[in-house]
Amino acid sequence: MEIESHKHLKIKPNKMKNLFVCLISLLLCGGINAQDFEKQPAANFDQERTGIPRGKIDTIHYDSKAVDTVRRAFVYLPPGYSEANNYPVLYLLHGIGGDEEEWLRGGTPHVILDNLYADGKLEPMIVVLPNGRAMKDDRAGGNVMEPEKVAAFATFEKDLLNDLIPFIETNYRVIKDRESRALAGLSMGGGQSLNFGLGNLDSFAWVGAFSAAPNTKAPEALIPDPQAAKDLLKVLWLSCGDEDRLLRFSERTHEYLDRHNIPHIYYIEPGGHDFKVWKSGLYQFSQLLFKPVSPKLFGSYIL
Ligand code: FER
Repeated sequence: MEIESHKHLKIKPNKMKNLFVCLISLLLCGGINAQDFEKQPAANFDQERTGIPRGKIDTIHYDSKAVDTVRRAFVYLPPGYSEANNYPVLYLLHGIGGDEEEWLRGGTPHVILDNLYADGKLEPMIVVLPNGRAMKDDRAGGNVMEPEKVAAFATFEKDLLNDLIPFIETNYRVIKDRESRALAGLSMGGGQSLNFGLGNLDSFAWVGAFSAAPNTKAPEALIPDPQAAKDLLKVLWLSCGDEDRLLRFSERTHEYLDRHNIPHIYYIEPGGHDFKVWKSGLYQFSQLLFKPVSPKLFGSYIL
């Protein structure tokens, strides 16, 4: 537009060349993937700061018809949570070696989010940290790879949709529509987020997978209807460490999304299968949530 509006300006040939070099450099230095988020977390993004308002962590117990038992989850309420307002909700899922405590122990999401609120970078939201191993004994002990335990991560779809979400929506001040519901997780929880989020587009508009595990459905099963995904998703986020041996599960999903022109963010950063990558995923993804989405956002970011 700039160039268009100055088309009557006379530019000498050597100036023209400079302009051309300038434009090319601009493109190479990020113009291609003009972005609305910072590529790297700010320094100390996960360090507790003094003198800032803090969110509050509730422990809840809900009746699960899916598991036929009472299940525990944590709920992080944003600083200044008020019954006078209604909030959107992010459901944040753990990995195969963890349970509802995993994020709080290893990822300190409450610290990351408190800091983001203090910097005015987050839309106020409730974050729910459930146990994604939907079986009676849902502890992360013993052999977590046992087929029965792995299968329980699939059973969690019913628990989430039919038991947990209704509980949250009757006990907290929640905006109850798909555009006010996000689902994200790490590893097994990333696979669950893709499987359940993309499989229930009537329930979720924001989906994030950090280092998605082999439980991620094959792309054709995950997104049988590319047009529906295009129409309904606000943000679809895939991130992974470049040294993660599970990288191919993110990669194959990304390739399918690209092939079908489904807007998404593919964010590959230096790292393995660990909380450095997952914390950065939460930091980046949470800032996009429940805000207007710029198409400039979508693309691949290989750091
Ligand atoms: C597997 C390798 C890794 C697998 C799951 C994982 C179900 C999950 C890892 C994690 O959640 O951190 O083969 O199969």
